[in-house]
Amino acid sequence: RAELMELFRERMYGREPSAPKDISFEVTKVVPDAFGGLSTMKEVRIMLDPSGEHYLVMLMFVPNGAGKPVPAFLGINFKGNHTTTDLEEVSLPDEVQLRNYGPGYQVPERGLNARRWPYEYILEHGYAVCTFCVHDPEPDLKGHYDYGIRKVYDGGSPRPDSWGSVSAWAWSLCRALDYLCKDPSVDARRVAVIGHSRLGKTALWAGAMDRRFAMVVANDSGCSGAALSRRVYGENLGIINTSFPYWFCSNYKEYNDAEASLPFDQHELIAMIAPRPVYVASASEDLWADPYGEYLSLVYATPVYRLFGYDGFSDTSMPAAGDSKVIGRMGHHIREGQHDCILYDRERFI
Ligand code: GTR
Repeated sequence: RAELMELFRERMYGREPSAPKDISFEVTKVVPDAFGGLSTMKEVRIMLDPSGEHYLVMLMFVPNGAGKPVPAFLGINFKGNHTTTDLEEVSLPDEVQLRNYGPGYQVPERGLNARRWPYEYILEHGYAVCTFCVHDPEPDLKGHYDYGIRKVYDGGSPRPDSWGSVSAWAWSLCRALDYLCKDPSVDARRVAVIGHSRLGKTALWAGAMDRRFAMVVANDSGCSGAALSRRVYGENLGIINTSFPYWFCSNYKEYNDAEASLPFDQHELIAMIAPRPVYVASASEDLWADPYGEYLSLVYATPVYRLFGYDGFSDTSMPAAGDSKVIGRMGHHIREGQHDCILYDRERFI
């Protein structure tokens, strides 16, 4: 495990800094009766560096009346906490957040992505949901290195193995978990890290790095997520490293058009999560993300789950669209339709 983690760090994600020693938190808002009393809503400011210039604003919904700490889903959102719901109480990004997003950022409209965040459904099933905006730690925009947290810890000049933004986002999920360990309403031993697409790639790396995450859910994570790179199907390394040169470390670019020379493949990332539960979800029309390659990663990680005494997937034929299965500590489904994260996916993760 140590050898593989070192290879992933050096060659792909880059090296993340260690956890800050005295990270501070501040609960900035509490709404005890959100969603008609179903939930307590909180906003928590989680500092990422000692200067106070970089922080996450984590939005949390915790079901009311559980009488004990509840399990939680923790995942990053693409466009801002206020886009995940129509609730007026959710704050818009503040001045510090906007400054760290870089110049010219247009704040998207409230509720824009609400259909991807079925809070009430998740809460009714007894889970808390926690999320923050991807741009809080590190803007998801080319050429924005000067604005994010990476630069602070790099001392201003990145090396070939300095962390890319996927690593910075994953590290920030760990900082959010640091906070959850101190929040008595949540059972920090049962936090699932979850993400869609680029944030599914991020959830997998966060789950590999930090064994405090109890479960990992990667939805449509594709190239450099769950999909095997050596299949070179749909998005490949040359494409991803050109479109998003800041997602991974510079060393990773050495494998553009040279996937066969990678010293690992993505099934080994899944194996780094063993023996904890892992769920890989695909969509039948999301060929860019290579649904078959995503599934095969589970198959080829199964021997590692077996080492720990758990079963997994052994059938190398592609499951049919609409298939959904949990075997041992691995889950998989292939939803009919396009690249997205909809209620159908959430139902199965729950
Ligand atoms: C695409 C990218 C994919 C995936 C997706 C997303 O443009 O090629 O790797 O990350 O974005 O995050 O929605």
